Amino acid sequence: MRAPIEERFPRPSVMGVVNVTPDSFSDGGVHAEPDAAVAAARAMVAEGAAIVDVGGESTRPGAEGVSLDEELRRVEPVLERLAGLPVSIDTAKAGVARRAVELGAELINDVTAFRADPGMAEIAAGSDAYVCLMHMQGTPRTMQAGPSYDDVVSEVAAFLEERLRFAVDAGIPEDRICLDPGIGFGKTVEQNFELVRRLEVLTALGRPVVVGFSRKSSLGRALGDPDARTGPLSASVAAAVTAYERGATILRVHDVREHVEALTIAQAVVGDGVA
Ligand code: HH2
Repeated sequence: MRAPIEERFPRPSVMGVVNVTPDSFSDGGVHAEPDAAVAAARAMVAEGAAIVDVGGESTRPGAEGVSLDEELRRVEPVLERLAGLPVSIDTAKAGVARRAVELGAELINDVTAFRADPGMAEIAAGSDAYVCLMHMQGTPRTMQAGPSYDDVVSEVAAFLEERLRFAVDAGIPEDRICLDPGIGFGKTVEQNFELVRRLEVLTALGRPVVVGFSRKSSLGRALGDPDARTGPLSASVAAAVTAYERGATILRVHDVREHVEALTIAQAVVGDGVA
């Protein structure tokens, strides 16, 4: 039996990103070899990550999906060698989630919130893994072609509430589930900022909220480069600290040490849980 997710991941907790892909938007190819991915994951845990999120399929704007076999070929050797470390699996495929859980993954991070693979909810319910349900408008291939909402925050909240109900109805205890607005997944720069600005609408759903602003292109664009594909570390840290102050629980980041340091100080200033 797992502890409730809010006990396992107190605010703020850092999730380190380990992309075992050739084409991720900010670190494609850096950890494509298992040795490099394993070393990066171990370093992230040593630097204070509460968990490392291993992914074998890029969801960057425009990305095409990869096959089950290819995704497994990428992530399996990494997961095998990370046994005993806190690992999350970033996948939309039930077959990858099943194998990852067998190899000890503690959390299933599905950017489609159980919409892509009909078998995913069953795998999650049949394991004791935590689950992250994320909002996305469209698919990675199309999502940045004219995102459109009447009110992005209330629409994301309604979506996450519906997916939370779906997951609970599928047999996953609510206290194992966290929610994520999906920064950059079918949103404009301003919509991404608004989701963090009004994060209380999402925390009001009663589940821990994950925010992944790290290196995303909205940061580089807000800094003046309309064609930016990534954003700098300084901007990533600012977004993470602001999200934490507005109620985020888990911050999904590429640069763990800097985020852990910044969030430790933010927590001390805010006075959250500090004696
Ligand atoms: N962002 C990315 C991937 N997975 N999962 C959650 N829960 N939240 C996010 O914001 C999120 C995510 C995209 O970032 P990255 O993994 O670095 O890139 P890529 O998808 O190109 O591999």
